[in-house]
Parts: sequence; structure tokens; C-alpha cells
Amino acid sequence: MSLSSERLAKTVEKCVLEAPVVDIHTHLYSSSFGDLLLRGIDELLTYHYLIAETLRCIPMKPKEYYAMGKEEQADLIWKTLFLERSPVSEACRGVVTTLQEYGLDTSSRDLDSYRRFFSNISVEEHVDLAFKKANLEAVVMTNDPFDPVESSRWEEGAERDPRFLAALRLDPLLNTWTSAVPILKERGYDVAEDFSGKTVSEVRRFLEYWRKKMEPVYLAVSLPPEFTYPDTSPRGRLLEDVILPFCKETGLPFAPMIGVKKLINPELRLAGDSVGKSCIGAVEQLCLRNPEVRFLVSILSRENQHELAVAARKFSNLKVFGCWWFLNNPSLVEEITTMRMELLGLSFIPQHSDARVLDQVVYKWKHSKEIITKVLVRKYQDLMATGWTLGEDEIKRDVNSLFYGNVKDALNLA
Ligand code: FIX
Ligand code: ZN
Repeated sequence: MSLSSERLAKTVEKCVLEAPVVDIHTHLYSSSFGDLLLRGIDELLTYHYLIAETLRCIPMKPKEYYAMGKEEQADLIWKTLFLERSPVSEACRGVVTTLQEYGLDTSSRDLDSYRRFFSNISVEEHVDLAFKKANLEAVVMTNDPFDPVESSRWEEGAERDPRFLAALRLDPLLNTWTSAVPILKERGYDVAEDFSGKTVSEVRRFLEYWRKKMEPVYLAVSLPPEFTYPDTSPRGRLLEDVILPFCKETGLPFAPMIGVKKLINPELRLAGDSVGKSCIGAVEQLCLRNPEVRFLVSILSRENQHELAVAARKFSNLKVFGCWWFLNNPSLVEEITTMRMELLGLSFIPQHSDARVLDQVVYKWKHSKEIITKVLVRKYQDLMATGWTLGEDEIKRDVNSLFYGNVKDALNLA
């Protein structure tokens, strides 16, 4: 039965709200990884986005900030960004949204009362609460086999919560080959910086070891704006001789996330990364020269979004995902999602949370769903103006493809 234009907005809102989410990129960990899973109000407040915002407002050097304890850091950020100013930035508003979604009194501004709430829930209850509030079916982690703490957790073989899928992250291998070589050698891989001897087959063996260990749903890497392909650099050789053949043979997608200028302000540490305009030609060549590999691509610069969407029209093995990092703001999510829907219809993955703290999924998905609802309503209104009729079941079908269907297809998930 076709919907009236009056009922359209409410129906879209309901379908989006009810749509389960598979979150294709996060920095969350299953609780079996122990303290690698960040959660609670002090972690929310000391998110690197808020560290950067705080240090713009007070005469404190990053070194001084990082010398403080976690609770002291959170107190400072709360005072600076939430009490002495209104928390209007997206990262600030997100904290308040999450507190509200958890049923806490945000008008009290009583940080200790929020701390008491979080201290009273177990990690298992906490994961269930956040997943329920965000209507999450599953999240994909970011798993770095070169990270000593994380790799030891994998070697310990802790039981993983099935809602936490793995992604094999390869930044050290592809971006700092010179320092990756000694780590690989120490772990028994017969590799050489000049790629002589058995280097290619040994790096392949390394990938295979971690594929068996992690059972990743894709391979990922974050890349600088100057990333080019094909390329004779170590990165280019590793892509050509190891990574892309590995993805082709295993059927695992490859997810280059492009445009990060690492540590342009090193003192800020994780908060010190920035953005640069990337070369879409590298993405086009990846897709053209590797037709049997499926690429999941997110690019960090707003200026690259239109050409990325056009590139996706040219290559069916290119799936665009997310409004990443500095793009994950309502004004840009609306602009980018509208443009993608106009160019790609429903064949893209509109968002990922990039959550580093468990509770961030609550606000990141609430905020994103509000914007995507707005875009969808406008697009359906345009459609209905042509006399096209729409039923609730069709809207539900479309919405589910955006929030989990396209992800499940891309990741070969049942
Ligand atoms: O490379 C990445 O996965 C980025 O998302 C992170 O490094 C970044 O710090 C982040 O969390 C952005 O939201
Ligand atoms: Zn990330």
C-alpha cells in the first residue's frame, strides 16, 4: 500500500531507527581483550578529538596535559569544554547525547554522578547496553598484528564475542616497511628490506598466519594523501606482490583509507593527525588493475568525495564507505550522503562510527541516523513528486541495505 507524503517522514524515521547496524570500522575490542576495550565517561571525555579541542582553549602544553592522570584529564576537559563553554562541537555534543540516551540527567552537569553510573555496570552489561542503544548487530574491530599488546592477546587465544569481527590492519607493514622488517625477522620471518630472497613468500606467510588467527572480514590500511598506485616504493611492491594477490586468492576485501597526514603536530600524539587531499587516480588504478579484488574505500578529505563517488560509478569492485573522522559532522554527512545517493543510489555504505570508546557508538549512530533519515526523506519526496508510489516494505528494504545489507554483502557475511 503506497504511503501518503504526510506519512513518509514518520515511516522513514521508524525504519531507520529500527534498522540493525553492522558497523564496518571501529577501534573497539571484544571484552576478552581486557583493557583494550575503552568504556565509560572518563574515556569519552579524553577522546583525542576533545583533547585537541581543549588544548585550543587553555594555555596548557600537550606534554603537561599528558602528564596528568586520566580522571584529572577528564575533569579538565569537562570544565573547559562543557562548563566554561557550551559543548556545541560534534564530539562534545556526542558525549551529552550518550549520557541522555543512558537516561542520565544532563541538566545536572554532575560529572561524579555520571561516573557512579558507569562504575556500577559490568563490562558485559555495558557492551549489551551500548549495542542495544545503538541497535548494533556487529562491529568490525581494527586489529594490528604488529601491536605488541594486541598480538599477545590474540596469542593468548581469548574467546572473542561473536559480535566483534576482526579486520587485519597493515599500517606498519605498508607505511613503515623499514621498521616492520626487524619485527618480522624477530618473529621468524625470513624477510629483507630490499625484498631479496624469500621476502615475498614470507610476508605472505605472515598474512596467512594472521588470517587464520583473526579470521578477518577484510584487510585495511590508512594511507597518506600522496599515496600513488602503481608505485615502485616498498608499499607499492608489497601491494603488488603480496597484498592484492592475497586478497584475490582469499576473497577478502581490501580497505585503503586514504588522506591521513600522520602527526603533523607530534606533541598532540593521537590527536595530532590531520588531513590532505588525495589522488583519486590511485583508487581508479587499484580497481582497474585488480578487477577480482573488492575494494572498500574511505577518503578523508571533503574535496575528494565527489570524485570518489564518480569513481565508484566506474568500478563495481569499488564500495565507498563512511564519512570518516573530520567528515563525521552533521553538515558534511548530509552533504556527502546526498551527493552519494544522487550518484550511486543505494549502493554505498553511508557510515561507520570509528568508535574508540564503547559508548561512542550510541551517539555516533544516533547522530548519523538522524541525518541519513533527513536525506532519505528528501529523496523519497522528490521521487513521489513524479507520481512514483512507495510502500513501507520498500523503504524498509532500502534502509536495511544502507545500514547492514551492503556491509554484509561487501564482507560476505551471512
Ligand atoms: O586510521 C584510522 O583508523 C583512524 O580512524 C584513526 O587513526 C583516528 O584516530 C580516528 O579514530 C578517527 O576517528
Ligand atoms: Zn579508524
